[in-house]
Amino acid sequence: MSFPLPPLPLTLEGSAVLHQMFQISWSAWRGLTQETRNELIDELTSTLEGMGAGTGLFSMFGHKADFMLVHFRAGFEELGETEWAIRKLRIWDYCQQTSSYVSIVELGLYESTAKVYGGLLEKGIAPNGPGWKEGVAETIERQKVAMAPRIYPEIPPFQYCCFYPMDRLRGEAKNWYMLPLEERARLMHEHGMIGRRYAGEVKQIISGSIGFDDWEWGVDLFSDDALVFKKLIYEMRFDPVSAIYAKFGTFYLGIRCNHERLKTLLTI
Ligand code: 76R
Repeated sequence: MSFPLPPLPLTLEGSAVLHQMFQISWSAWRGLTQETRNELIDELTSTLEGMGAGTGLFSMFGHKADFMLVHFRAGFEELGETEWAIRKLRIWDYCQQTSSYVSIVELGLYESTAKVYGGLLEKGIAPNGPGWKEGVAETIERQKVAMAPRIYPEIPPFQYCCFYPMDRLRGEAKNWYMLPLEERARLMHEHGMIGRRYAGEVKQIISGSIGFDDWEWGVDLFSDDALVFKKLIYEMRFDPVSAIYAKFGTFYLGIRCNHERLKTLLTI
């Protein structure tokens, strides 16, 4: 007996992710004494230091934000604690959050999904029948251990960050979600091959946000050369998976801001 494969690709999920974009309320900030401003900056920097390598601060280009904080956390509870700790900082009274994005680091397993499903079918286990869920879970757990460094990343140590949310197209004629799994796997393979040409120059962290935020994925790219973002994203526009099936949200470009630089930027 033959069964159609389930359409859902297997995914590994790791760190809970929050991006926070904010602007300084400059006139209120200017109204403080230098001494108070320094106190508030010190409180912020010591809090960020305590958060460690899972939090990164970027100063932003353009009007959309002055700064962006990126947090990777072991789970959503920890992420919530981080968000509340930020809210309670005194400097937060002098900030306006212009945007935010909630997601979870996601590694798509298109390459192995068909193999895993096929292996279960060979053992006589029918899709979503007895033993299916357990068989899939076993593979996921094994991969999760092997991929732990990738799905629980630190903020990559590069100068620039490019962040944007995106969707896959669900149009009347072209609909990503109606393509057979094999076709999506083939297209994602092509996508990965383009990406791999930029290995070393750019670090990409994909996070899934279906059910968490307004778009389906968040894309974080990190590099020491901002121009590489344009080159990579432009090249991907010609890749069918982007040319036909991608819709993009707002783009954010920032440069890593260490605590010394933060002090300089906030000193008037
Ligand atoms: O993670 C991996 O290396 C496995 C292969 C891979 C997957 C599964 C991969 C590789 N990506 C995957 C998934 Mn990607 N990626 C994007 C964008 O602007 C655009 O047109 C698209 C935005 C970029 C720039 C990029 C870069 N990728 C995804 C997904 C989930 C889709 C799904 O499951 O349907 C999205 C939305 C997405 C988008 N990708 C790579 C890169 C790069 C540079 C690589 C190679 C990484 C490496 O091998 O080092």
